[in-house]
Amino acid sequence: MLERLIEKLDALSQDFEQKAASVKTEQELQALRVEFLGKKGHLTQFFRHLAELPPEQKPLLGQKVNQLKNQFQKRIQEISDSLQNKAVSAAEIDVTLPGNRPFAGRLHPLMQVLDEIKEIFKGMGFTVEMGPEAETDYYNFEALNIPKDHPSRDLQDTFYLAHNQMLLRTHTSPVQIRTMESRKPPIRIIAPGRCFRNDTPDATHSPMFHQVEGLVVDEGVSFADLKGVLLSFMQKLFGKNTKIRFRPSFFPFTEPSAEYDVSCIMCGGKGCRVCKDTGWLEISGAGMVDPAVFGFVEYDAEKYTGYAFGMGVERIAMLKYQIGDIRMFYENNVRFLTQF
Ligand code: 2NL
Repeated sequence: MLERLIEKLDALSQDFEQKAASVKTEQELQALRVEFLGKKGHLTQFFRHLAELPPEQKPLLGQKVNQLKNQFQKRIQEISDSLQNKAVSAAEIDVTLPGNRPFAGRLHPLMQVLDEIKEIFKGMGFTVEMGPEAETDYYNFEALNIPKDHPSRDLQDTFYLAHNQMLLRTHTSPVQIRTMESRKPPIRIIAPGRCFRNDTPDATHSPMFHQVEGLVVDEGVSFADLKGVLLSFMQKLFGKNTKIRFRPSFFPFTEPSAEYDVSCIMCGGKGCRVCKDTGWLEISGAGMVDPAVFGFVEYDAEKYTGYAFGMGVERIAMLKYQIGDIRMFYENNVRFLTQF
């Protein structure tokens, strides 16, 4: 009985090798697998015979059947691998087709614009300074000569942090104050960053926004220097034909103060929908640093003069890309963000 079974196993092995040698496709390989290793396959039948043998003969046959099973599995795997290799080399799989490109992400449009602004100022000798977003009343208001009863200090306009007497900076001017405190002139810096104001969101307002402020302090710095630097900057940002104009204004931290406009980047000044037929786009404010501010940072106002300016990053990005609503920057809609 045992000998007969072992002979049958040998025959089965030969049969398998013969059939395996002629396999040419995945389907044929699958048929081979079912015929020899399947639930009703040849080898499974042998496990049944095992039960009929006397106990002392079981281990030997069991071992043989298992060996054969391993041998079959190994051979089938080899055939499967070689079939796959053949498919690749026979170009059934076209390795020249483009792959699936992973979605890599990109810089947010505001950060792209901010990077551009930074590069332009760096090219004019400015360094980029940063500071905390949570500030004290002193750095955000007092050292900027903003009076105690100024409306911008109101709860309606400023986010106060209830637990520690601090506030979320309403502009990046505190960075300028901190820089002047820690360094002597000459100062030539920009301070980009997030600012916060207690505004109700609409198409042009967001309670969180980005600002870039600039500050230059040295001996003999004049309003003419301010005009020259801002004109250069706007021409680098919006094109060499860009013009700027200044209108008198008031800020507690500058004297004199001005608001400045750029010639419309859409129509060049002829008048269009974007500039509401005025030919000009309002950008922001600027001026000569008020001597009172120098008093707070202990700079000699008789020796030094300086100019400062501010601009909204969102405003510039909206003009540059013709975006009609500031809220689009913060909605994280990928179909919006991937356009830049
Ligand atoms: C605006 C434009 C401005 C400044 C910011 C400044 C900073 C220091 C001293 C003096 Cl430390 N000025 N910054 C000056 C003028 C305008 O921002 O429209 N703000 C309401």
